Amino acid sequence: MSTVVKRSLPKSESKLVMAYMYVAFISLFIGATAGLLQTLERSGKFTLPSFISYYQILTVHGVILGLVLTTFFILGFMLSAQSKTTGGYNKTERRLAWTSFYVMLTGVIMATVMILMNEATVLYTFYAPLQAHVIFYIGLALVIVGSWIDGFVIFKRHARFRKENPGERTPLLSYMAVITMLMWQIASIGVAVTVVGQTIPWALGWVDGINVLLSRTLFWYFGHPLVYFWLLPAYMMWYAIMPKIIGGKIFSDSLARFTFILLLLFSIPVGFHHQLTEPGIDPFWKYIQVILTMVVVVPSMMTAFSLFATFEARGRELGAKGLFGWVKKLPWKDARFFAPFVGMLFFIPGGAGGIINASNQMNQVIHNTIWVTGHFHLTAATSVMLTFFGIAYWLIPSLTGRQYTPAMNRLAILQTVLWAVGMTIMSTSMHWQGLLGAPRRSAYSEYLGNADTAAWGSYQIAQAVGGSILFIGMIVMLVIFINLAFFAPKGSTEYPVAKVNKLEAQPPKVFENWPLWIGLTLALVLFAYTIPLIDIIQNAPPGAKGFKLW
Ligand code: HAS
Repeated sequence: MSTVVKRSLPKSESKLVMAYMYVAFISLFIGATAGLLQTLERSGKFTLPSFISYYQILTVHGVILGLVLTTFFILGFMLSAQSKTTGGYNKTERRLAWTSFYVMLTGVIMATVMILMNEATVLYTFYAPLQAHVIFYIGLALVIVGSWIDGFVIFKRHARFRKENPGERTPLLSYMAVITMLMWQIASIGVAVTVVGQTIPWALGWVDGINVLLSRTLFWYFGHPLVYFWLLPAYMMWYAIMPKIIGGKIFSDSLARFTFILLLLFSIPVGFHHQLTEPGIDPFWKYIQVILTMVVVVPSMMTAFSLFATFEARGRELGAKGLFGWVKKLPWKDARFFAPFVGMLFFIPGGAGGIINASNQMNQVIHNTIWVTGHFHLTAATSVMLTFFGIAYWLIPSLTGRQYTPAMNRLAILQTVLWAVGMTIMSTSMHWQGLLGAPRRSAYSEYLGNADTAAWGSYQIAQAVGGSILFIGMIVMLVIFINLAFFAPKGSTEYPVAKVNKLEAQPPKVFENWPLWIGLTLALVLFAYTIPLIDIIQNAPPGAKGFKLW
């Protein structure tokens, strides 16, 4: 008897999305290997060969995982989700998505070669006055510009759906993809301006100086929404796919849309919370942006509420009793649920850490310590990554026309446990060591012979132990990926998309009023940034004076 091979998307689109996935998972391998080397070097028990520097592998780790893996995975996933829920792309849209892929890939190759040649050891925040080869900056600019093309594909497809289906509710996943890309495009203008207007002319030697504070400010204008660009696709999964996996319905379609609107409005004008200790920015504007940071916590609280409601409603439907009886009814043995759920659990301490970071006085304690590294390994490297892994378990076989087998499911549960254990050890020791004052981004974080630093050594060894477990987790993930892409038995795997409760009213029309939301977003950005930027430019130190960007 022959098996029916059925892909969740047409073959042309499956190939497109898979191309993004290959780059994402190759990046996982390169970036996570660099991560292991970093923790080993920091343990003080292992020395890198003389031709590689700690800062070079830190750059590889940050750029390849923070920019390449995330951007390729996110765009591939969002294209798949939009195609699945809107009825697919036309030829022009597909061509544009391929163009976007090749432009980004060219940029990645350019940047990677420069990093490997040790010509771009500037870490992933590429703070001036650290200077890289101009090809590195051009490469990164291409990654950003390439991603904009996908953004236009997503906007175009959403608009086409509305035109072809007047009065109908737009698919939630498509709506969320539009908001994510709007936020990304508005935010990445900041990094594009600093790279094209400041860093490239400076790296080419056309100008002999750079306005450092301006470049850092433009970077962080982009840097915070960058982390939301990672988070929003995870939220897409939590809101619109997770309910289907547990057999339930979307708790509230309108609440999910409203959460995304709030995230669009408030995730950009908050970059100063990364610069709270920096001189040259008026404390009043730091204070305003700290308030806006606390506001952007609200949609995440709404998400937590919505998720609890989804889980509880499903548990009660299955007969759960008592306050927490529903917990037992969740499908713990299904890695498609288990991996993202563990990601959610980690987001509770991760989010709490974020609120600590944003609180001005406490920021003075943790800023530039390895606490911050601990924070983003909980949020980005666990909540977001475990959700992405959870997506891969069904997305990859559904695209390749293969089965998600019980054996791979067992391996995926093991992967999640390894990741959770490794990250708990590594991230806890990072947080603790950070509180003792250990710096981040430094190979020299060893015991300095005084009481404060006495405990550093043991925490660094714990970090290396956690990092090694994570490395094994990464290898297990790659085994699952390769199996699902090339070797799993032919067949079909479901692309799970949750349904809206029939009783729920249509979302308010104003949610699709894009000029309004874009206008409000820009107004908030102008409010939070205009005066401080004028200040930074006008009061720049000698050599960086005037309205010139450098
Ligand atoms: Fe952050 C630094 C503040 C969220 C990533 N952050 C970073 C850096 C990165 C990063 C990469 O204010 C370092 C950048 C660098 O290299 O310098 N962060 C915040 C705040 C939040 C936050 C207020 N960060 C994130 C997310 C990230 C991320 C998300 C990646 C994805 N962060 C900061 C600040 C700094 C910073 C300062 C600068 C520090 C410095 O001085 O350098 C908030 O958005 C967090 C809100 C989240 C919550 C949690 C909600 C919980 C949910 C899960 C529910 C669970 C369920 C399951 C339902 C309030 C939704 C439970 C079931 C049961 C049965 C129990």
